[in-house]
Amino acid sequence: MKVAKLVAAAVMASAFVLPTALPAVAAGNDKPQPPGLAKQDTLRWAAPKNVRIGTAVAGGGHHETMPYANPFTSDQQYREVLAAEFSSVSPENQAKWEFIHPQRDQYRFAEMDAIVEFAQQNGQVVRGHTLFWHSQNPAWLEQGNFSKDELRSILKDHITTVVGRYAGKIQQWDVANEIFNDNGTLRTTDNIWIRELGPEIIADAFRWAHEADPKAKLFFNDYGVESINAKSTAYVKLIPKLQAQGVKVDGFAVQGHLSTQYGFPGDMQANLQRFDDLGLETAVTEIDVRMNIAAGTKPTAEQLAKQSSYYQRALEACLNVEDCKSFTIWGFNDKYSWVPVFFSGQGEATVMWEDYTRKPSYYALQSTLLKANPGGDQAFGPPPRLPAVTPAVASKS
Ligand code: 9MR
Repeated sequence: MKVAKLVAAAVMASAFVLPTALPAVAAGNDKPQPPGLAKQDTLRWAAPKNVRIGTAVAGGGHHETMPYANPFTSDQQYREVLAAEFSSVSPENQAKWEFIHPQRDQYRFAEMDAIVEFAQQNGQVVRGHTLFWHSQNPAWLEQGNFSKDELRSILKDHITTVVGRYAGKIQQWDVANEIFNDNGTLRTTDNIWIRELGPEIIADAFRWAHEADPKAKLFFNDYGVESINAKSTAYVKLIPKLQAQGVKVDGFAVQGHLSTQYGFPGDMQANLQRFDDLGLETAVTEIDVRMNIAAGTKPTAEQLAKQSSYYQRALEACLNVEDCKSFTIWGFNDKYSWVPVFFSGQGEATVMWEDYTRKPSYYALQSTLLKANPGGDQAFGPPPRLPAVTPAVASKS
């Protein structure tokens, strides 16, 4: 039997136990590890010093409509890969307003708490996502008919409460998400905060976040800003204005939801460099690369090669910009990806197949990291807690 199958069997056998950290392996234990989880064979190990390789942690959002149990709490293999491969984690939905603040007087922290705890136990940083957005807001907020003063105090309380709860435990916050339209105008219609309180409220959101956690790096985050275009240029103009007012803005993040049916944004590095030149950190926060795929079929070798090259080029763009130190994929396994749920006829957007085996895109990321960092670097490598493999299992490989 192949190691992967034996490991899967071992995982199944232990599926009822969901530790918050990976099972301990004694320091200095150099027993063979399964190929997918070996210490020297993970993305976080391959990454250069100071570069965080992240993933979204599944939960909330579309997952609640799917016929599977919550991966983070119920899929042991998911947790093992999550811990072994990544040095940064982002709550996919668990810190969004509708999830974490479902009623005006009620917060739901348990899921986000669990992610933060998992990250701490596995030597990972956390990217908080998100505090100020036009989407995934609870009905009580969107339909509340609040006065301007009430809305302002609701936003301040939310930011102070959520950011304050995790103060010191979040590396970067996507304070404001997707505030511009594609043509570079502010979302004055669908963003409740900007519509009701005016653009000045953006500065207040950053101020309140900074007060609640002075150490967290505060970011703008958006999609469709990988290239130099009207939307990304709107951020180039806005951020220095805010900084001139004394507002702390640390970074600009491009999400990176790409599709092989469109060309790769070849000016991505030049675009990130514009923000680096402003003295900002940059990040790629949500990359996935979807493709057209007929139901029940597999991608062609050509499609997989194209997808790999997109992942690789995006990572290279980040690695070539000095202060781009955080590169996050939006989920790592196709079975939990948002893509097929939102884009009919498209999918296969992540770097692993449903059985957790690696796609060419995974290897493209790994080899690109190793090229930038020959021999690998364990600065943010896995803690000494990789899943134990019994010698009996390992020796049959
Ligand atoms: O992946 C998220 C999915 O589970 C939610 O149902 C969806 C709702 O809009 O949001 C997805 O995440 C989005 C992220 O928060 C912001 N950028 C776009 C992402 C994909 O839609």
